[in-house]
Parts: sequence; C-alpha cells; structure tokens
Amino acid sequence: MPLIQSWRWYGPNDPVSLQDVKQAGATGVVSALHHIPHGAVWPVEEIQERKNIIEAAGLQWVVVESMPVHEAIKTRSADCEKYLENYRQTLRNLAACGISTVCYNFMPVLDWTRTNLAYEVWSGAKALYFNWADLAAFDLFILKREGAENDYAPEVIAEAKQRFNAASEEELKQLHDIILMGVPTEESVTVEHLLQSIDIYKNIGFEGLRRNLAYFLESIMDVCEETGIRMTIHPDDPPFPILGLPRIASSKEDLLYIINTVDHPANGICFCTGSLGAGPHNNPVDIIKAVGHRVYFAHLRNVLKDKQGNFYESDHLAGDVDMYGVMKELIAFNQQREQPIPFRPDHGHQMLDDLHKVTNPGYSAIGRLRGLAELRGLEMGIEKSITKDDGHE
Ligand code: DNO
Repeated sequence: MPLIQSWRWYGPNDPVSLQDVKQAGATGVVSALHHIPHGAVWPVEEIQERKNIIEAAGLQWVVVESMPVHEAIKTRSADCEKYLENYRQTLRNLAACGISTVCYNFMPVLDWTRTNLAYEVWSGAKALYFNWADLAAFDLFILKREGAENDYAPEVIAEAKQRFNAASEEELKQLHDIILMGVPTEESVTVEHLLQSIDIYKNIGFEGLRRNLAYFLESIMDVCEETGIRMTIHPDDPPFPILGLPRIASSKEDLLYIINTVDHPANGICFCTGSLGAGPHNNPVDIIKAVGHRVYFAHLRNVLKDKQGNFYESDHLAGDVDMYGVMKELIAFNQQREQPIPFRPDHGHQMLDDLHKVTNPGYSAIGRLRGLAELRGLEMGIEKSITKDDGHE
C-alpha cells in the first residue's frame, strides 16, 4: 500500500487549480476553510461544499490543514471553554463529512516564520529563508521588544545593526510584513498585538504552554474517539524559541512528551522534516523512529543550514535532511497501517514560469511538482527494493 501523495490546496482562490494538482500527480488534497475566522465553528454545509469541489475534480480531501487553535486556548484565557466547544463541534462536523485527519499547531501567535520569501538559490529559483541577523533587526529595532538584546550573540546584534542602518524604508517594511505574515488569506498580526502576546506568553512560559496543550488535547480526545478523528500536531517552524515566545514542539523530546502525556492513539503528529530539520539539535530519521507510530501525516521538504543556524529551503532530496532515511521509515510505518499515511511535498522553489507569477510563498506549482516527482520516485524505489518485486534477488 503506497503512501497517499498529496498536495496543499488553499481552496477556490488558490492560483494553483485542482487540474494542476492532478497534473502534478497527487491524488490527495490537503485543504482548510481559511476564510472562516479562527475559533469559529466550520459549518457542515461549507465543509461539504469544499469536499464536493475536490471530489468533482476526481481527488480526495485527505487532511484538514490547518484547523487553527484559537489563542484563547493556547493561553487558556477567559474564553477558552467557548473556543474548545467550538473546536469540538468543528471536529464533529468534519467527521460527519467523512474527514478523519486534522493538522494543527501550537505555536504562540505566529505560524511559521521566515525573514525572506525570495532568497535566490544558485539556479535562479527562489526559496524561503531564515536569517538570525534579520530576525534580530526586526526584534531589536522594529518590534523593540524589551530584553531582546539578551537573546542574540554579540556578532548577530552587530550585524543586525548594520543591516538595519543600511536598509531602505521599503526593505524594512518588507521584513516587517514577512515576519508578521500569517497563512495567506488569514489575518496577519500587528506589532502591537505581537508585543501584547509576548507579555502574556512570558507569564505562561514553556511549562505553562505544555500544560495548555495537554488541556486542549484532553478536552477533545473524547470527540476524537467518538468520531475516529486523528489529530496531528505540526512541529514548531523554526524549531527553537524566537521573539521571546515559548516553543514546545521543537525536538524529539518535545514530541515524545506530547504523545506520552496524552497517551491516546488520536494524539498524533504531522511529521514535518523541514521544520524539524532546521534545528541543529534534530535528526529527523532518529525522530521518526521514535514517534513514527503516531505519525498520521507527513510534510516532506529539505533545508540547508549554515554555521550560524541560518537556513534556506533546499531541493527536496538535497539538504541536511536525509530524505532517503526518513522515507524508508515512513514506508515501514505505513506498511503496518490500515489507512495509508498521506504526505505532501511541503513547499517548493518558485521557479521556471512561476517566477513571473504571483504565488503563495512556498506554494507555487512547479517547485512542488518537482518535489513531488522526486519524492514519489524515491518512494517507489524504496518500496520496490524492500518488496523485491523487481524480478531480481
Ligand atoms: C507552512 C505550513 C504551516 C502549517 C501549520 C499547521 O507552510 O506547514 O503553516 O500548515 O503550522 O498548523
């Protein structure tokens, strides 16, 4: 049984059409109702409508990514119970439409963070990039977070100063927008909002955020059990604290802690090789060996780090992540499953014709098409060599 080769589709407004998805060779679609504000219940009719669109194209909606967890739940503030009830209801509604895998994250305020969305690699293609000095420039001189200077090495601060002083107004605005940008079509946060949130999370801290995640999971496990829904937490991206915010899904230890604290089969993981691979402390092959029994969804992409810990998103099979090693483990876990594990090529370079188009950062068609082609070839090669059905001993 092969993995389900999938593709993230942002919905009818995505510049990449479902026909493109089919031509890329995917059969599964990963989608979400991004137009519904965070925390509101997703109505059955709207879920069904999205499902019908996907199925009318001959594809299958295999994962909801993401069903955002409202900040009130992450911070366990006054409205937490109301939003938990909404989340539970959305899970029931999704199940009523036959959807059984949900991806979410528990990163405070911001989803994934990069400092440059158009970093040119040697071929002229553009990649997403994270640079510490740029982050520090934002943190120290745009956000002006109290105590930020204690979080960076002196060399990084010196470089950040230099970059800030040399940058034009427009470049600074771009850096500001990129860091605060959320998922396309969902709202971005403002500097004021971010500063307030940083204060709130300062009081919650690492342990508090872990407790809040456990509380969230405990509050929905009965619905998961009743409906057959499996939750998959997306690792922190990047997998280390930034801007003074705590991070609790950044390493093997974190992921093991999460699945063991709420020890239920529905408490699963979205195994994102690129997010985990950006951490010098992480070896994705080692991590999947430890948590693979709870992996129900995978994001496959690669990263290349430098000595300072800056990284860019490299070609899917070339980078710090041993993609062959990860794929081998993923296939082995998949062989023990009744339901195949979906994976998607996570991000791709903006390349070829897409360089002349407006695309969602990381989600242009051609780079992902290339990624999927390489990954499915890798999968087939490994599958065939394991099952020895190629006629050779
Ligand atoms: C970025 C994505 C993330 C992911 C969420 C899941 O490209 O991998 O935005 O969808 O973190 O909740």
